Amino acid sequence: MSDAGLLERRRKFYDEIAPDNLAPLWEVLRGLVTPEPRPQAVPAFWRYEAIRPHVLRSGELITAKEAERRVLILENPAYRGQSKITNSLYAGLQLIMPGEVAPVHRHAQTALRFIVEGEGAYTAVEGEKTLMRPGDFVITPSWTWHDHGNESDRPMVWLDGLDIPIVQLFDASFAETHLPGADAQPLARPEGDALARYGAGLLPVDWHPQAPASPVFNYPYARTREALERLGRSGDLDACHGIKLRYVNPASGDYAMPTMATFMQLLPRGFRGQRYRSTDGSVYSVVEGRGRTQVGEQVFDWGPRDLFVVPSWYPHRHEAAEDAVLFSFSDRAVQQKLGLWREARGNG
Ligand code: GTQ
Repeated sequence: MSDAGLLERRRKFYDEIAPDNLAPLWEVLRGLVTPEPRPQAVPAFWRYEAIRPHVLRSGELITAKEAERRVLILENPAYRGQSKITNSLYAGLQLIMPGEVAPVHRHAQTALRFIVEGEGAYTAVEGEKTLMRPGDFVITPSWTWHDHGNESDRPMVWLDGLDIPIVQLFDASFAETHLPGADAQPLARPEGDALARYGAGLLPVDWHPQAPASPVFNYPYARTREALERLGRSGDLDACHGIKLRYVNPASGDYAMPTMATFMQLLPRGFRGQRYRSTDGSVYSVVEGRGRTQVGEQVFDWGPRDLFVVPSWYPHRHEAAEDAVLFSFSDRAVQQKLGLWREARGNG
């Protein structure tokens, strides 16, 4: 029989089985089980000065209260309309104007905040408030009550990172708003309690963790910066990452959150990193300094507050013209638990 005849018989067969919700694997296998990652996500860059006016304008069009969370989503150009920056991660810029409150709620999704602009707004998590400053890393673990407010006299903007697409993958979303009438949750402990209790290299003697997320919920930049500074002086640099630290849950040594891994790295002035890739696509927020990152064929020239995304398995390399500090987050925490995570250095 001719090839054309066979192909025609196959097509007819596919049509016959379709009503029974059946499909031939051999037509799709190569696209499903690929020899290496083929992310749909593409590298993308947001210059903060260019998008800041849009963020502030959102503040003229809707209140934080009406929006519940007034956020401009950072959408990957390959995922427009899907509210994600990589296949597994959501990111956005949240704005709170002076005097505003983003009302209390809780959800199955885990959130991280990385403070980009402003000082003195707060997030309250499970009865404790924390004031936020640029470079602070704050977590709101799954199913914890949280509200945000700005008691300062300036706008406050932070990067939100959530595991929304991961929770979507499992169809495991739950959410609740607090009882009507209360925008803010009642406070049960003074500011700084969690950091003193769990984040000073000590733990309460009879305390045992009840949740997988870190009991510390604000990792202040001042401490992180000092650690990087000291390690930078010792000059022991990783050829790809400079000095790169991961945020940890002090009770377990695991990442601060079970689904999202977070990192802070220092690239000393003149650093020229080697090529690197890993299976976790990463979202970067520049804290200090200027430099450039080559991702695939593209080059992102970055400065303070700029944001960019490096999709899974894209070769990339960082260079720094000045001492630079980069925050990043990814789904590495999940991939490692599932035994999926891989990395390659140089030309691997
Ligand atoms: O602050 O709780 O960017 O629920 C998206 C969903 C922030 C939040 C977002 C959320 C939040």
